[in-house]
Amino acid sequence: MTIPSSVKHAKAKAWVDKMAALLEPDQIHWCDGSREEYDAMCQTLVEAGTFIPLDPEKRPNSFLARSDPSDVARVEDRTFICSQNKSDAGPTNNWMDPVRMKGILRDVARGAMKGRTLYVIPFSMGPLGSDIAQIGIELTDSPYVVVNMKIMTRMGEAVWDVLGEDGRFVPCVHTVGAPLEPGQEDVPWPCNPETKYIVHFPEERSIWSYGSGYGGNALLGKKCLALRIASTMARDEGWLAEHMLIMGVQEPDGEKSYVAAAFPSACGKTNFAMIVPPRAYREKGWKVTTVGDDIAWIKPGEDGRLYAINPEAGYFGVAPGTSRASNPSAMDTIRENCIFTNVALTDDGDVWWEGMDGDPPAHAIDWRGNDWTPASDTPAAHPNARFTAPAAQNPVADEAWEDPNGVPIRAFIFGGRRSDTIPLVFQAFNWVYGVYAAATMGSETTAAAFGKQGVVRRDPFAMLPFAGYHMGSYFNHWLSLGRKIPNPPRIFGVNWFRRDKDGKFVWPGFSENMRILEWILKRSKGGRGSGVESPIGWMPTYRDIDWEGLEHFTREDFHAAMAIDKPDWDKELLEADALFIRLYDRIPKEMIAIRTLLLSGLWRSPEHWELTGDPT
Ligand code: O2Y
Ligand code: MN
Repeated sequence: MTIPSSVKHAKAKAWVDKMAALLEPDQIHWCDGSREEYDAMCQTLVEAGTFIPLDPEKRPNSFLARSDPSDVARVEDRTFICSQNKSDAGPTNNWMDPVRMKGILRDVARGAMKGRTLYVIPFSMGPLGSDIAQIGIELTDSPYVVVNMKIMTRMGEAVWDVLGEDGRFVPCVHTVGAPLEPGQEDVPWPCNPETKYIVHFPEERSIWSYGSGYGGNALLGKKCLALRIASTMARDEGWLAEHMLIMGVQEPDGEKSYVAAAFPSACGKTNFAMIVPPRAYREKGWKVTTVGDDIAWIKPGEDGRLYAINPEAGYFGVAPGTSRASNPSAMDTIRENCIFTNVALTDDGDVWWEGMDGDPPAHAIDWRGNDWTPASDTPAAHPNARFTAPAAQNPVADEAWEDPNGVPIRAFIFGGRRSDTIPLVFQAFNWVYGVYAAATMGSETTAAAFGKQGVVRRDPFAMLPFAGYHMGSYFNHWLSLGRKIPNPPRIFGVNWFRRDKDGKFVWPGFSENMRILEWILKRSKGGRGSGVESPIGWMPTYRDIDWEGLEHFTREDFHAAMAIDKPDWDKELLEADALFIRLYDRIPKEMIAIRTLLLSGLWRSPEHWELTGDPT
């Protein structure tokens, strides 16, 4: 295929030529991002056996893909940050000398696209032309990646116009690492089961991915560009690239506020981003809208506020557990034009997964392609099964979700999955306290994500797998940005997952989280009267929350959800110390100071601190 005339960027053309000479594809396809191209590629994927078309009535223009069973999730142990100096990657990232890594990549990439087509995907993370947006060019031999990138990014011809003759772009090379010998038949999900590399060169701002065709390993705009590479750009240029959802909250008087929230995987982030307020709230006129469900790019504006955009154009959401009951807006978003990966196929040509509403089907084909019934002892859908859906189909998409200037952020929320220790909600005393709370946050692993359940994994800012540089420097970047903003957003910690001594969740969660969100907004607008000081931050009392419609949740239940147990916190501080020791060479002195303040506050408090004296 000849190079389209819209491509005027000599450096980009030369790079594609150089990579093609190394990868040796049979042909090159320059993607134009059109609807016709998308439809034709979906058809190619159907013919290749990668896509199964779903019933056009039940799930119009939608497809199911089943991955190779060895290629079902991000591979953190094969993900590298190859900065010039090992110390810049820090101890929480895998590192290899960039020269050595490039040698390895060149060796594995030589001839890796034989028998395949090299697709050139120009894409923009963020609305085309926005000052906050970044351009990437992904070279891939996976048509599955092309169609997913079409949904997840602004992809195609118009990107070349923005790039012009010499615009900045992030080169992204992706191959499934499965060349075809002449006459060799392809498989529905080519990948390399033995060898995988997901590699970032932060100084050069480039990405290489070898051996996997799945999600975050292969759709390089998402975790690789929008988080790992963008976090290094943000550090150097004075902004933030965060693993955060962004939501709009409109109050009954019409006032609109935006909050950004960071949660590690498996904490219901997409559900929170699309929360349906409880009926009593809806009747009063509260509305919640989604700007983004996973990633936020945040820049200081001229008015001294922080403005955030969602750099993505689609959702790559976890299917299992998504239902009308847990997330009706997500269910509406995925009604058509979707790609489902590793979910079950029903006998009437629709999709199904564990946790969907209603009874399980009497029979289905599971994610591996085998017969499945409710009596089967394996799940029908893989726990990390996904839907890829256009964000524009979200019925509660915020009216400003594509605003190139972003939306002003009033509050940051950090939350993990914790059975104990962390209360339902607290407000950090100030920015530095907030950075400490986010830096030390942890989350319990779920069987779905890690195979082992209930182990607390420290996940600072929910960025542990995604920071493109040393975590200690990352904390410092947050501190220094906070110093430059006259009135920074307030910072809050939440925990929807506390359990009682019988192992039952204390807090009902889902829609009811709206009540906590209301208090967060009140506080971040300066509602000083609403809350009391606890040893770890400001907290609402029972009467500070609107309980209309949730009267069965008693004052005692609330106190149980908010209590601070000193022995748990002793352990918490020791675990945070372990993280700080790992990061010692770059840990900001403020983190140690806050730890000391926190310790002295806790030391003075009773063994079991409750909201005693809570006025009625
Ligand atoms: O397993 C993957 O490749 C997907 S991981 C993912 C996808 C969408 C949003 N967040 C995540 C994550 O791991 O944080
Ligand atoms: Mn994520």
